[in-house]
Amino acid sequence: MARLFLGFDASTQSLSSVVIDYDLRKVVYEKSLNFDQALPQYGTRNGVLPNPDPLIKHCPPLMWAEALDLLFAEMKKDGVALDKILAVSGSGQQHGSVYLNKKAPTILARLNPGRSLVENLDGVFSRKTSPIWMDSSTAEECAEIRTQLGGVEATALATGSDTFERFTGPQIRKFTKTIPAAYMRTSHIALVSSFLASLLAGKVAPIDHGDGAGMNLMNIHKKVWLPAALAATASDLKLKLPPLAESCHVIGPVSPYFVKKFGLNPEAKALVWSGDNPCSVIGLGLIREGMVAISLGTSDTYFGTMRKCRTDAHGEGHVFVSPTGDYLTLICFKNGSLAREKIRDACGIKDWEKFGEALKTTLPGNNGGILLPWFEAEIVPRVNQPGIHRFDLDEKNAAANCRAVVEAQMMAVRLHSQWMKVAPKRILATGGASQDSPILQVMADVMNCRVERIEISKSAALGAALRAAHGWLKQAEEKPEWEQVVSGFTDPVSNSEIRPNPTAVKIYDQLIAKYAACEREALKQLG
Ligand code: XUL
Repeated sequence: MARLFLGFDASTQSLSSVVIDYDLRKVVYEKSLNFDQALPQYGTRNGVLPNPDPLIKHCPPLMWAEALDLLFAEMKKDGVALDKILAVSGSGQQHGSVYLNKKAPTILARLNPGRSLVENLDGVFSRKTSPIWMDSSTAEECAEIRTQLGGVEATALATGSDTFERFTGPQIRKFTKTIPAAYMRTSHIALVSSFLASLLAGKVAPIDHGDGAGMNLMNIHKKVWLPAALAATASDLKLKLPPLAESCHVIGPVSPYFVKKFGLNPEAKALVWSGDNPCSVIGLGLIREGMVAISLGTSDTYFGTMRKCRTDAHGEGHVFVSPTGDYLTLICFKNGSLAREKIRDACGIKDWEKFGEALKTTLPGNNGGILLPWFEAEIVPRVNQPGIHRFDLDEKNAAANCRAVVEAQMMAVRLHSQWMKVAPKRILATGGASQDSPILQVMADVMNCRVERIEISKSAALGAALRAAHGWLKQAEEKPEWEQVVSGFTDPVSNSEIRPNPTAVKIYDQLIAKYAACEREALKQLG
């Protein structure tokens, strides 16, 4: 009999599902439901509630619950063999929080299939909206918690990251400061991931270590709640948080609600959910130290895996926990495609093909010309004042500027990932710009590492389904190895490998010191 596993991904704009046939090594079903289009009654734009304050980004948690009902109905309609699913897990946008009152355990245990999830959840929330990862309204709370924990380095060392506006701890602190009565009425704080897992399991679900690490509340080394961080955040917080659990943790059988209403297998196990980044790490097959991925999108994101926990003393990068039990590092550079595009347009170059030609006709190292493309305030390194900085580079030399922007982005990745002390063994490139091999050649040369392209459209949902498979096999005492679990699902595009050119590698080994000096100089000028 086919062994089928179901993975969800509750991202910012949509809820997706992926079903895998584990033995055929195949994704047999995938579907997405866009919140704005499928659930217009919630009034979201790109998945977020409009707010006059641009720093505030909230969502209605009921919308996620209704989306779960709708997606199950779609799967049933599409003839998905829900009665054969062995285990279910999911991925949620990280950091977002959901606030439930003391009725939650009873309501979750008695979900009535004769009514919708929305009707069932009536009266369960102590806060109608959920702050999500795009919210940046908690600068004051970040500063307060960071001070209590002893500064940037100490905070990162203890929790895996410096305090960040979107992280759950600062968000909870703002909630208790601004609406203390509603905080008092809150008995259970969930993440987006653990809220949806709670619906599937019919009980308050644990938070997995991967998503727990995005809260500024977990001891990243021991993977337990950190008393000093809880105390710095809000009173009685420990009582309101669920337990932490490994990512393979089975909460229990799925709630009868889904069995009776949609025909889900009554024996199916509900696993804890995790964050989208920990799930994507599995969906991209990054299961051993040294395996990294760079997603070249609006912003560029570097994901890596490391065995031993090291944290970034400058507080720019994040350390989360990977579903494999290793650590996952994430560094987000805000000026990604946007910066490449701005330079391309400023140089009067029309398309990416011509941009690629400009890279091919210029020399690695750009004769020492450096460009810092901080069109937007940058996250890594921290730059509050946007601006473009050129060193030994003629603004009018179009081709040299195209090379300079890509070299700067890759040197920034190399420089600002050094704290991990893990040399990448293979880089997987994803995202729009990964189609352009001249850009990937610069990546391979600067990083001195082979680069391959990977095209997986729903890596977080696939990662969740693979986690479900892993957790189920583990419970069945089949001692699954991660290599075996992901094999066949996460292969890079064939013949896409780009190898570093040894001459170029030597040039960048020298140039990186100049690049670092230019960054220091520009940051000094900005004060
Ligand atoms: C990671 C982060 C985002 C969210 C939404 O720290 O904020 O990647 O997880 O995708």
